[in-house]
Amino acid sequence: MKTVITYGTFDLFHVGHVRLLKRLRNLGDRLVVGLSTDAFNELKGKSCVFPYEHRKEILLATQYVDDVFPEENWEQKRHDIMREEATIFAMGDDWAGKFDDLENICQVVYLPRTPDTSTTEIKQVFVKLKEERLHEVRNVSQHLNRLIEELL
Ligand code: C2G
Repeated sequence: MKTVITYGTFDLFHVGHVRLLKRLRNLGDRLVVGLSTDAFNELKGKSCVFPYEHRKEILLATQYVDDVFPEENWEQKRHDIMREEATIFAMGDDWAGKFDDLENICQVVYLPRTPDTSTTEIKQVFVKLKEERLHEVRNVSQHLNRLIEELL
């Protein structure tokens, strides 16, 4: 049984996450995910849209993830790898080199990220929509104020 282990936030689940998990699962027989808790995300300087339990449910609903456990700090990986008896630690290559110290207990693999999609970019879409909506509301309110002035 070859276990692959990875970590992440997986907020606003998107095709970049799906394509990574699919490739990770194909590296072995079992894939386990250390899912960043809401508290750890704040430590990482990220705010989640979906809470931990929802992000966990989504990961377990995919055909690639066999188990999910909480990631609460930067230091737990070595212990997790031993507990899960993982032989491969793998991440997207935005982390390339960051976890090479784990090479003395397992194989460390970095896979190419899926371009042009990220949780941050998805959030930006909603920010832009909100700004456009606010601009529209301001225009309508100015138009109504002009009409009221003309009627008075
Ligand atoms: N990813 C990807 N392609 C994207 C976006 C993300 O391959 N377009 C990968 C990332 O490289 C990462 C995984 O999907 O391996 C999860 O990404 P995030 O949820 O952004 O996780 P991150 O904040 O990088 O947390 O201890 C490690 C951290 O918990 C990693």
